[in-house]
Amino acid sequence: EDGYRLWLKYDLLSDQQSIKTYRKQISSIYVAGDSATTTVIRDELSHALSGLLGKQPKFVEAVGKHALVVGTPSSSADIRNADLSELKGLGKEGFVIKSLELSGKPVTLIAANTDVGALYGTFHLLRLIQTEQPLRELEIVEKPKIDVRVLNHWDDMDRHVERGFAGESIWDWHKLPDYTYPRYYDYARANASIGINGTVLNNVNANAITLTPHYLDKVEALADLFRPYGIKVYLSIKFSSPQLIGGLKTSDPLDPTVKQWWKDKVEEIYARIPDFGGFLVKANSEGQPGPGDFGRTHAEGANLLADALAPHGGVVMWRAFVYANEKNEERSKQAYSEFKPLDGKFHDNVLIQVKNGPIDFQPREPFSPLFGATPKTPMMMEFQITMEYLGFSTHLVYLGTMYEEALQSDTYAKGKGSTVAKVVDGSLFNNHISGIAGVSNIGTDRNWTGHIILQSNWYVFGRLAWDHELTTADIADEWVRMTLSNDEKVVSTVTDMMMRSREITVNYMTPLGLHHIMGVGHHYGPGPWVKDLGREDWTSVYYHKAGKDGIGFDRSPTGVNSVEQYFSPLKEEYAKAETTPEELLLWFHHLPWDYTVKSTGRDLWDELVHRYYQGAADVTAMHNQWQSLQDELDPLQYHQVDMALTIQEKEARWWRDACVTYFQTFSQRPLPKGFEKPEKTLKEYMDMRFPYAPGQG
Ligand code: BDP
Repeated sequence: EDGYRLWLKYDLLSDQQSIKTYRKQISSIYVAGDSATTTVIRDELSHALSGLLGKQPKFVEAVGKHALVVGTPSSSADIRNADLSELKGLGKEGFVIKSLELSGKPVTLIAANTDVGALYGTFHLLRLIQTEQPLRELEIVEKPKIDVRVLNHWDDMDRHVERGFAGESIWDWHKLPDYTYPRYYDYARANASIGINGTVLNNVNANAITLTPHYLDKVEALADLFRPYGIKVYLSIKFSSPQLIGGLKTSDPLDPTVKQWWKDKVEEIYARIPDFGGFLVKANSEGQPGPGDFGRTHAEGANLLADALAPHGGVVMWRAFVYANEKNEERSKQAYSEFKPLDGKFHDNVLIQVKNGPIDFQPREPFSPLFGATPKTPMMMEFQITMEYLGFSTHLVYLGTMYEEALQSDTYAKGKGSTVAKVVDGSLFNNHISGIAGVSNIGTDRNWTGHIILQSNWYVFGRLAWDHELTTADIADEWVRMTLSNDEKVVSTVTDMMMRSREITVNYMTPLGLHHIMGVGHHYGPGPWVKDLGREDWTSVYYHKAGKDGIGFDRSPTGVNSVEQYFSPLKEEYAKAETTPEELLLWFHHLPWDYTVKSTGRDLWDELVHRYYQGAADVTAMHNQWQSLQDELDPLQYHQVDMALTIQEKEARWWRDACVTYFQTFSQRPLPKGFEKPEKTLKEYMDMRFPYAPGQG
């Protein structure tokens, strides 16, 4: 098993009894309708069930006894006559799966209001079978909690993937539109199977050329291919496109010629792609052009595009990742300062896309205070699935727990229980649209993500985007069963590794709230010594502020006071070290080396060292856990992860030793007794260079 098939392996189930039961329960299949989507449904069922149950299922054209029936009230009179009241509230994407009598015959029914809803239901049913759940007395009613559920590909037109660690971009722009790969279809299947309904094809650091007719032909081909799977395409745009490819003298959002240019461009796109999703925009951020270049606000910029898209039903996802404001505030405060005052100024089809933390996809950050701060503006979550700051594609880190931590954080915006999830799904403020984005970790590697276990991050992103109330432990469980094995030892061992993996990584990289201390540029490996760059807030020393007096960033009221951006009681809690959660201690506070850490009674230096060593030791323990499964796993899957864990063990020790050696120059304290000495000198760590580390911008 080389990993290409992802969680859609559909190998023969090992339990003979279940196979027999399933075969009886699905003695024939009737998929009503004749759309491109119903063809996809039939193909998937045929492929999946012949694999799982070892026998090609029988497709029929009418409801039979013990049949699986799939359809909508408009594609099937039987379903129409069954008058399913549940369908009313399910919108275009929801579905029901029921065991019932249909036209007098006992069947398993997947019904939805649209064919795409039925496709989602089909994948749900297949998941039940893949994970060996009973199909008796089913009463499943599902609909997504969030409207726009998209992957963001940071893929360039030359197939380089920014922060991509799994090969090249899967989009072969050169050969499109005429040449397509099976991988495009398998990508669509994988996404549809977890409810992802959109894809932003190109990098947020966008190339204006994407909007020229030559490339729009290619975008159109992908849109046509993805449509049957319920996936819309979106594009990242460059704000200065009117000048770069339109021959205009300005891209000022208030200029009538600029407005007309975008209106025409959008019409041109919709003439080709009637269900085009819309635009994603990185503006006035890290050198990208934006409305600020013309003295205009983010709202004026976003509304320019929103107005062009509105007549066609498209949306603008405008990113809040900005940190160059005139007040020159501390970086973690800037997005809030910039966007909060604009609440109410954005047109209806604008979503603001906010990274989960206020700085930048660090192994741990508090949630961004923008969540909850803008009742009139939908805030979209942006998670990073690719692990730019968590070990690239060689470290085993299940991000589910990190996503869950962010989504379940309480903002207190409307009192207790105002979770980030409720802001994002629009329920807290009754927003009319909601969204969530994940920066993709896939590429041309045979196993898509460069590491088999990291496929689970794509998977968990989709599952949580559909329903953030699912627990990430349950999601890990189903993913392991589908991708690796239903064997109970495998399931319990691997889910245990996955569930602990992110905390382990935080420990060997950035314990106790440290952040942004990675290698410069490529972000590979430790670099706590990084200083003297173009901007202070690109350096590491700026973020950890280690000195003889202690370590950590004072963001309390005695420091830069970023805590003021949170609602009470968080702002009071974060204001004091004693009431700040330990995992965020050095994010919010600068503390002396002899500060006593409450949970362990150790002083800060000892605690920091303990955590670094614990993290590295836990990777070794994870590796042993994996090795205990050698006989239960597919040999190739086993071997790939085993090799990656060897790298992770080495790199965890490297992080530990480099950071401890460096911080020791400030603490001037010995390593606690019994800890092995770092392998190299600080100078040796500092002299390491990696000009060809992958994924760079
Ligand atoms: C940073 C990445 C950079 C991205 C940027 C972004 O290092 O490559 O362009 O985020 O999100 O984390 O725009």
